[in-house]
Amino acid sequence: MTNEAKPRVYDVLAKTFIQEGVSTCFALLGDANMNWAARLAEQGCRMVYVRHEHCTVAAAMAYARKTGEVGVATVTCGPGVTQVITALPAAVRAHLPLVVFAGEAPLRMGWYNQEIDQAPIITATGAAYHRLHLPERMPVAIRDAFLQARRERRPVVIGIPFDLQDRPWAGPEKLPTPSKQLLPQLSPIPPHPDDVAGAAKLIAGAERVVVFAGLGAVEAKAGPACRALAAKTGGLLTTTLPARGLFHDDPFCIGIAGSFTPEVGLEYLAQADLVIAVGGSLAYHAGGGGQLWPKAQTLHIDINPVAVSQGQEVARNHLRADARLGVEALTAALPARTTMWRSESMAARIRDSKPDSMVFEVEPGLLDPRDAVEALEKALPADWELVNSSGHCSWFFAQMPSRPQEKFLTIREFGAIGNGISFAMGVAAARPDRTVVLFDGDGSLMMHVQELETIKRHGLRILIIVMNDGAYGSEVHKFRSEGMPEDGSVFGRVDLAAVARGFGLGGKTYKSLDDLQKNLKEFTAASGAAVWDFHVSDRVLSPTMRRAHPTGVHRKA
Ligand SMILES: Cc1ncc(C[n+]2csc(CCOP(=O)(O)OP(=O)(O)O)c2C)c(N)n1
Ligand SMILES: [Mg+2]
Repeated sequence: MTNEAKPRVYDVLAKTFIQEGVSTCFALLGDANMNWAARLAEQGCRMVYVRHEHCTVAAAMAYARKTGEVGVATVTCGPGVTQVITALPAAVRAHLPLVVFAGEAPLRMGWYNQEIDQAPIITATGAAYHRLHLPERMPVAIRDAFLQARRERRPVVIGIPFDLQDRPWAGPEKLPTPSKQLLPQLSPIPPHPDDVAGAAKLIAGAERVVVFAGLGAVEAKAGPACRALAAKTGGLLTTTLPARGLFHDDPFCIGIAGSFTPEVGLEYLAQADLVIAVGGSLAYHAGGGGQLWPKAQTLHIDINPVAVSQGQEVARNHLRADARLGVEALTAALPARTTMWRSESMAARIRDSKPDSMVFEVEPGLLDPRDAVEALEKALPADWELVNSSGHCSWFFAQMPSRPQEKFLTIREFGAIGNGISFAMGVAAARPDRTVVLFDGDGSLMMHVQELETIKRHGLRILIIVMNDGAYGSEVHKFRSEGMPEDGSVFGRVDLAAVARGFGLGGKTYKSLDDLQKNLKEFTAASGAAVWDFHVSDRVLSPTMRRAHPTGVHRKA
């Protein structure tokens, strides 16, 4: 008798995922997920088979962020599960809905070498873990996992012993109603008139207003409303790092607020007397640890406004509402102004200033990372999808002011390096018609360099641009500032173009910017992926590094 005639539990579980609308799954196979994954693929789900389990979850995170759908990943039990522990905390903190199909050790055996208590490992990350041990109820439990992931906006890991997956199906024939049909269809929350009146009064007393948007503003499509509020208050615009580009074409946008603020932004933020934070969590780094706007009061407009965030007091004034509705109501309640902070000369300064004007002496044959980014900003096509990774170099890559938010992705909530290549794969899967350009550090790329093979095998269209300083730049700069030995932070420049070619990708080395246009033409005309290895000087320090680690100062105990 064929499996077709007599379905197994894994057949029905795969069908349940398909019924949930799952069309892409990031996978690494083992005994405890392979039959299920094979059936999922058979039913038309696009499988991206990666080379390390961490990358299943990390790629699914980027996919979820880009599509607004639940990201789906699968790993085997035991060592498959323990590999995803660095990715999950970032997904939890970035509020990304994921469902991870994990196997569990078989129940019928008294001993199994891959057995480990998976629940506490997963729940320690903040993700939910559900053991599914009753086959008849598994489809409903899977549907509920999708509901939970969407409603709580966090990863849900489901663990199913693989001997149960292999049993003949003895449950109901009909699959449960999919989660999307059950989700409450909720309208955006309007503000209370009293809150609007209070906020309007606060604004009336302010002279230097900055409207500061986060991803909540992006999701609520509050960009135009924020621009209108800034215009009516005569103020400026800024965003968090993940929301960067929301106001990319507004002459009064001062760039990112946070660790990556450009020079002119630092200056204007320091003068602000009111920051109106819209749709964001007011995270520690977003306000530069409380240093960026010392003179300003803060008004927080959000569906869940806060007073304290990540250990800091962040806002005394609150307006609870959907970001767009709240900002629109507030703007409507404001009288016209007679004096404006913004001016034509400010717009000209914003337009003409470099993100960082500090002069460094760069060794011959090496690049200043700022020049490289400026040239790339001008040269790379406007419709490419940008992914910013981690490390010291990410400051430079974030300074591409012409690029809009919908073509940008960064997820840094657990501060881990090594995710760039997975995020780029997730974006490439979400936007198969686009070219993805990943900006990464040499250390971060090498942490999961095996994924170059995945990129090649799946034909993903990704250009990886590496700032190769031959070091863990973040560490070497901190060591130097403290007068410590550099051991373990400086490695020398690996020939990453040759590494890429070894995996069957294109590879170019840049010691000058002369060939940029020629290589770009070549890449655009060809198919496939490539690594461009920019040899950059390790003498150029980002402003954040200079501020946080001035020479001769030991870090606080
Ligand atoms: C998983 C993980 N391991 C170690 C670190 C510490 N760390 C932070 S930045 C960094 C250096 C990254 O080097 P690279 O990708 O080359 O970027 P660079 O700082 O040199 O620009 C390291 C090791 C981390 N954040 N995450
Ligand atoms: Mg480096």
